Amino acid sequence: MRALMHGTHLRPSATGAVQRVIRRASLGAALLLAALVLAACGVTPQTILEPTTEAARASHWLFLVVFWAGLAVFVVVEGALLYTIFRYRRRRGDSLPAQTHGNLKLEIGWTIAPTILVVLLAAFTVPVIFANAQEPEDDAIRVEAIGHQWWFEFHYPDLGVVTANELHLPVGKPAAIIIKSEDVLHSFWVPALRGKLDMVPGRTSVFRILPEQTGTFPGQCAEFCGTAHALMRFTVVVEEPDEFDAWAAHQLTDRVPPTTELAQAGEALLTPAGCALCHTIRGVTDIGTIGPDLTHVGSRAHIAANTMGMSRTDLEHWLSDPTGMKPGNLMILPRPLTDDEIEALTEYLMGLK
Ligand code: HEC
Ligand SMILES: [Cu+2]
Repeated sequence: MRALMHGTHLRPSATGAVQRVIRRASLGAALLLAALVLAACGVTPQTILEPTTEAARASHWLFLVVFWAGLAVFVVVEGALLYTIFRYRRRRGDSLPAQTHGNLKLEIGWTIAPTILVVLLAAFTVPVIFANAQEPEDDAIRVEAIGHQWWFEFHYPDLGVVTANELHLPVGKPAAIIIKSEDVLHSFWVPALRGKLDMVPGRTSVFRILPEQTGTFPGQCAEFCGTAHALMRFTVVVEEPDEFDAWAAHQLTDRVPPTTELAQAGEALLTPAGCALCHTIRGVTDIGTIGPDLTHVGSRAHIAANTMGMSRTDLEHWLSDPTGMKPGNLMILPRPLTDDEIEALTEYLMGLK
C-alpha cells in the first residue's frame, strides 16, 4: 500500500520532468536550426556541392558516385536485415530453428560483391586522382601558400607580393599553388576550387588551380593544427586580370604614410608597443616575420584569419584582447595597450589601405 501511494505520488512529477526535458530539447533544436539558417545567409557557401572549376567538378562527381553507391548498399543491407528480423521473428510455440555453421555459397557471394564494388570505385577514382595531379603550366602564376599557426601567408615569388589570409587570383589563368608549412601540419582547402592538400612542414607540394569564374570563395585549414585550428580561415578572391594586376601593383607599394596626427601617433607606437617585433609594415619596419604583413592590412576584408571583420570596432577589440578574441593565437603583446594607444593604432591601421 505504501509503495503504491509512493508510486502514485511520484508519477505526476516524473511525467512533468520528462515533459520539461522534451520541451527544452525541442526549444534547443529550434534555436540550433535558426542559428544554422542564419549562419547560412549572406555568405558564399563553403561547400563541395557547388564546384566552380574542372578539378572541383571532378571531385564532386566522384563524391556523387560514392554517395549513391554507398546509399544503395545501405538500403539493400538494412532492407535485408529488417526483412529478416520481421519475417523470421520468434513466434509463440516456435522451437529452436535449424542451426547452420557456415554457407559456402553465401560466403563466396559476400566476398565477391564488395570486391567488385571496390574495384568499380577504384576505376572511377584513379582517373580523377591523375587528372587532379596535373602539373601546373610553366607560365602559371606562382603563389606560395604558407601555413602558420593559425593563419595563411601568401607570397607571390615572381611579383614580390606578400599578404595574408586573402589570396587573389586572376580568372582564366592557371595558378601554381606552392604549399608549405612554417610549423605543424595544416591543410589548404577551398572546396569551390578544388580538394584539400596537406601543408607538411619541411616539404613542398604544388597543385594547380584554374579559376573559371570571378567571385570570393571561402577556404580554411582542414587539418587539426592546435588550439585555434577552427579559427584559421582565408578567402580566395578571383578577379578579372586587370583588377588583379592593379591589386598586385598596389600591394607592392610601401605603406600609405599616415596623414592625421592620431594616425602618426599610431605609427610612432609600432616599436615601443612591440608590434614591430612580429609585423612588417614596409616603409616603416621590416624585421617582424611572426605575424601577418600589415603593410596593406586595411585593404583586406578581414583580420585574424577571417574570423573578424576589418573595421574600427574589430581592430579595437583585437588590440585590446587578442587572446580573448581568438584563444590560443600567437599575438602575445609585451604589455597591454592603453585606450589612447588602441585608438591611435586603430586609426593608423585603418589607413593602411
Ligand atoms: C608576439 C608577436 C606579435 C606582436 C608583439 C604583435 N602581433 Fe599582431 N599578430 C601576431 C600574429 C601571430 C597574428 C596573427 C594572429 C592569427 O590570426 O592567428 C597577428 C595579427 C595581427 C593583426 C591582424 C592581421 C591580419 O591580417 O589578420 C593586426 C591588425 C595586428 N596583429 C596588429 C598588431 C599591433 C598593432 C601590434 C602592436 C601593438 C601587434 N600586432 C603586436 C603577432 C604579433
Ligand atoms: Cu588547422
